Amino acid sequence: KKTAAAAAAAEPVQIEDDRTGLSVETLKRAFADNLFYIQGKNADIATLNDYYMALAYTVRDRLLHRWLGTIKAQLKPKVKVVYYLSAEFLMGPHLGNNLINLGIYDQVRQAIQESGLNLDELIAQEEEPGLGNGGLGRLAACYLDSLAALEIPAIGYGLRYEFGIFDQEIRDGWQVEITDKWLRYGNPWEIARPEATVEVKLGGHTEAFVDGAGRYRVRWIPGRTIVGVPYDTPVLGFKNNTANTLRLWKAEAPESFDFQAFNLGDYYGAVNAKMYSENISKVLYPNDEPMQGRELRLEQQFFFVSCSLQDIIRRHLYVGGKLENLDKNAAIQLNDTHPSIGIAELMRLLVDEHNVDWDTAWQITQDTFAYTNHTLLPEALERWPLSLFGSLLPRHLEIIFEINRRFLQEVSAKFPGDTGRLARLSLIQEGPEKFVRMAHLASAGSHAINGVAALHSELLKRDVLRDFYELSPEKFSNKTNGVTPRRWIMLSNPELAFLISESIGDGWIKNLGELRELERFANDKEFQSRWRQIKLNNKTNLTEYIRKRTGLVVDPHSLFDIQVKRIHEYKRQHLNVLYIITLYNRLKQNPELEITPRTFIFGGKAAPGYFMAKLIIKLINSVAAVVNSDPDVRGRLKVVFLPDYNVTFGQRVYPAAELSEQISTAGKEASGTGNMKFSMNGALTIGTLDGANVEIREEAGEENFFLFGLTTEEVYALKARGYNPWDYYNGNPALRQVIDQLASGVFSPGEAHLFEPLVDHLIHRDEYLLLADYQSYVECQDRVGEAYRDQEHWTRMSILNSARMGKFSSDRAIREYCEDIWGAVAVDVALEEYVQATA
Ligand code: NBX
Repeated sequence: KKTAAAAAAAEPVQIEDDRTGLSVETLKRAFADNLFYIQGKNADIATLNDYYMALAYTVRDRLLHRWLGTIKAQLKPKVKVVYYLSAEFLMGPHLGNNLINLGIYDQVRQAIQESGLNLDELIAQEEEPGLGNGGLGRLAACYLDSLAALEIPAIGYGLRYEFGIFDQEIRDGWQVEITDKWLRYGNPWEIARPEATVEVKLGGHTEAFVDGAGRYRVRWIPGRTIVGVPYDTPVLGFKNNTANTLRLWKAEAPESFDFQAFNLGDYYGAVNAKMYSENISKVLYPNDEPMQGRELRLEQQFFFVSCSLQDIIRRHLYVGGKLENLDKNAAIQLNDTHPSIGIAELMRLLVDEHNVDWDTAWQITQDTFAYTNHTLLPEALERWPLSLFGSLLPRHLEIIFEINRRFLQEVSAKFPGDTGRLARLSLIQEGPEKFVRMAHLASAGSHAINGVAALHSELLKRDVLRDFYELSPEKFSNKTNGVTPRRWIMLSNPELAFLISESIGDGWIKNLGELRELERFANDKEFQSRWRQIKLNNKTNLTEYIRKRTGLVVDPHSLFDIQVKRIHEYKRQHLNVLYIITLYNRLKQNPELEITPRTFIFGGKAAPGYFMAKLIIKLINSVAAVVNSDPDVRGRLKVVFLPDYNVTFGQRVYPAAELSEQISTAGKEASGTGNMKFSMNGALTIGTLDGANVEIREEAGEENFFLFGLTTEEVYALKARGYNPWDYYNGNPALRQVIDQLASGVFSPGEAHLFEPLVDHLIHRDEYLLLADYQSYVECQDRVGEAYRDQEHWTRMSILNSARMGKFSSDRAIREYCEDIWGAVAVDVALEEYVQATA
């Protein structure tokens, strides 16, 4: 090893122009070369996928020197690295994004064209890594993009699920789940690093002993051992030299384990144990909110967190760091409580394995970790039964008990005699079945706790984490979410990006606040008409896509009214449906009625075990079937459910939207991030005062936002005095008609009772207050329809929405995290002379 390194130092590898050059000629040559030597194909037999792979490798070659340069620049003493721990990273397709960040989109388009192919078709070949459920996973991806754009040293740590979020098909109106074999054709963007494999222990028991220095110690005798193999993916900064790393862990069986069994002649047992080990990173749990106490899920969480912490410590020691100073070199962010077992694991690593005393270890842990909460829904808060927890992680349970004992002592000192408070704050929930409360572990073990929108952060302090706030108010802050304008404007809406850059320069891509300069074009007729034309082009593209995917023909001149997000009762896709039926009824009653033609587009997956969400999908499709085929409607209303909503499809849909549906019950949506993507791309929002909608409206101006519905305070008040949905049903004839139709099978011919569970829930309980908000929503939607008739005014509002979304760049959010929580600063990456290629 030493000789190889010495040789390399003496004589740097001469990298050929074919691997770094950016001229069209070089790109064409490299592309043909990769097709031949990597795919083993030539033009006679190459498939579209071969061409995609050849191009992907051509692009990968051109980022490797940045990646290596970044590792070299960041693996140094005194550099502070952000470690973003997340069970999910919804990265979306890499190819187009990497072209943009490398600044070689145009050359590559030309090179591919001159090779007789079409770049868009190759880009469309990429199967996106769907390693997340929704907003939380996509937020992690936007944050990695911004960290690299801002040249902040960062590593994203997570799980390399072999199967990501399922692919959704719709059969007979129902969701059907198909396994997501995303690695089927190989993944050109990742590089395995088996040399950095780590071991993770599970199960077994603990033993106390006294060490040589007379200290009381504990050792953990595990029941089994798993190894984690890292797979690294580069994350490029926008037109800079930074390429950070997303490191995802794959679970494997340790080799020694196989050998043992082989020696005993138990071949089947050995292979079976291997399969069992590999199970851990096999599949992403497709449930977003309600928490399910599955053992494998806890194994996944502990597995990737333990791998990551060992890796972090190894890096820290490698650069000569002392464990006492870990917090000076590392900021570890917990993306919700999913990785919060890391608090106990770091304590174990420090105290048991590195012999650090408890108080020092606790100080280091608290100073290193920070926790982001993403939900207020009580049923979503993670808690693990003590029995399950203790059998999988016996040592961690002991550590949590000790953390809790000391923590409650502090609480007692601050609030003497307040036993109620002790019970509420305890990391352990008492009762017939006891639980470990992960949000409490995360809160006690972190120096910073944040919500993801202003309203959400306030509600956190008031409700879910109220006692923690009273105990340590200085830990709390708000970090309103953001999204990356590189993927969500430049890549997905290139025509709009071009118009913006032509009008105000291209500084907005790195500094989204500059979009404000568009305000001066809001009344400009010429600009307005180009703005409208781009929207129409994007709508026409989507129209074509809808026709291909569903066979439905929709009118690109109708109002494109879109709701895409996971299907959830609190997100109220069915409130949207209630309005569609209301419009339909008006048309049936008066076929000559003048209405604004609309296309209602839905997309989103339901958790496979979430009955009501699946019924909502069936409802949308059933209403679509009736409305779309009724001659009285004369095509003025169309309802479309587009299957398999994912990042790739999002990139098509946001640019084509005119109305963004953000209609959750106030107080339930922590932030939302789709709301930001829509608005940046010129859609107006119809929304409640929930999550980041509040701030979007503040920025856009209330006159450019369609507000409806109860506020959070009103929701609380109404529930406190006893909400009775019946009153709304009885008091509103239009609503009553809609509900009666659903109950009597108007939209489910031959299955009159199909929607009964939904109707029952609405009229008897209506937890999410659809009936209470119905009238306000209908009136607001009617105002939208009216407003759309004045295209000039609508366009003005649209331009102003885009112009004022600067705040919602993930660059702004990441700057705030860096300054207020991480204490991380940019590190310059220098490239080696010999690879500084130019176009
Ligand atoms: O996180 C989402 C919130 O619902 C959004 O309001 C917010 O904008 C977004 C980013 O902060 N939460 C979310 O997506 N949760 C999950 O996907 C999830 C996944 C697994 C799980 C629980 C929740 N066990």
